Amino acid sequence: MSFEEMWAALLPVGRDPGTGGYHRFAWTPPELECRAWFLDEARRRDLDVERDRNGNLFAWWRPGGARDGAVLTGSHLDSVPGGGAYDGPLGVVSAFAAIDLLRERGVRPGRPIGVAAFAEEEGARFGVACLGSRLLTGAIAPDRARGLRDRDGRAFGDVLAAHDLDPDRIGPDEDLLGRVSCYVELHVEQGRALTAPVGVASAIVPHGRWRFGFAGEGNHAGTTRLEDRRDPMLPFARMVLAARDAAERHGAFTTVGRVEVTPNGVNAIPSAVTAWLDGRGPADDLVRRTVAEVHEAARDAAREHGVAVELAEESYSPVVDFDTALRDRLAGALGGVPVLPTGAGHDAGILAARLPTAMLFVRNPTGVSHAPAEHAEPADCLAGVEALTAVLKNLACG
Ligand code: HGY
Ligand code: MN
Ligand code: MN
Repeated sequence: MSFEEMWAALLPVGRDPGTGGYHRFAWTPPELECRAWFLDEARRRDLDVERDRNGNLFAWWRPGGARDGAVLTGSHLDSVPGGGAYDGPLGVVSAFAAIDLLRERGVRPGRPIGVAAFAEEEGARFGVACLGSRLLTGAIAPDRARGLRDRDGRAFGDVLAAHDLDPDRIGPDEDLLGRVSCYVELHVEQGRALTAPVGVASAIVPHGRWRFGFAGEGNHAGTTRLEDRRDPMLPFARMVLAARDAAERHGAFTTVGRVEVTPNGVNAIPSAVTAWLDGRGPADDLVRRTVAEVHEAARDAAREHGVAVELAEESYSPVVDFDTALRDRLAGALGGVPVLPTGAGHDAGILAARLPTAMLFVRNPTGVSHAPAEHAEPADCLAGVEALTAVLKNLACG
């Protein structure tokens, strides 16, 4: 199957017909359909398929039967709520297409080449981004992962068990990591900084997620005097505005995109409001300072309104500077393409703690991502496949 045919096959899976956004949450039917697609494409190419203990998928091309020293590529198949078509799948489809090109051109790599589809990269269901690659590399405690719950209260461990994975076995897989020499992830650029068809990543900026819990007193919207209210919506509102102010002060990025209101009724003062802050910035201390100032504003407003507030850090990734030798080797193999940082997190950022890791970016003309309008031109996607093919040949045949 060509790139275009693979792309067309995936395109309708998990797509909202009204908004055009994708809802491919880990271990839900649309994402399971994407997993089935991955296995079909792997088998179509006689690749050895592997599902690791954490639910990550791998397809290995082992021309000489060797298992060690593999060059791994790929990305993820899950999405954020209402996400775009390219974030994740572009890297997986491009990986299969690159293997096809290598074979068509008679290239026989000396090293195995693997295609990965990491589980729960967006953290859209269980709340922790890059959950599959964090488990694989030991970047999250298995106990904590087992207990993560989705919005329906289902525990991650139970969901794995429902898919024939033993929740007691999740965690680092040194054997699998030991078989991989490097990881190169191709990904749609999620900003407007890339003006050429393809670029190479230099770094991922620090980023994290924090949960703010505001507890007040539920009451009647029409009969409760203002002075008697302990309304958690008010400190929440102050926190959102403080997040934007702090971001402007520190050159950081803050976003509050998810809020849960209890009981969420029009005529009831909420008893509780839970809100998630996504915080990112050019340096760790700036991100930390930004979050601390948001927390202080939330605390002040909570005190003013007789509301309790709790803050929990759900995940944090310090700055990732990609392996410079690998970065420069890729840039050189591609004849000198732009090298740029990103504000988006990736499995490559997690694997970088354990392996020489690099990223290729494909131009996104509008820069829009995590939204239905996310787009990359077909010519740029094919340029990405050619670039990945050249990089895999350089790394697996050199
Ligand atoms: O949230 C991110 O930065 C990534 O797209 N998961
Ligand atoms: Mn994403
Ligand atoms: Mn992604």
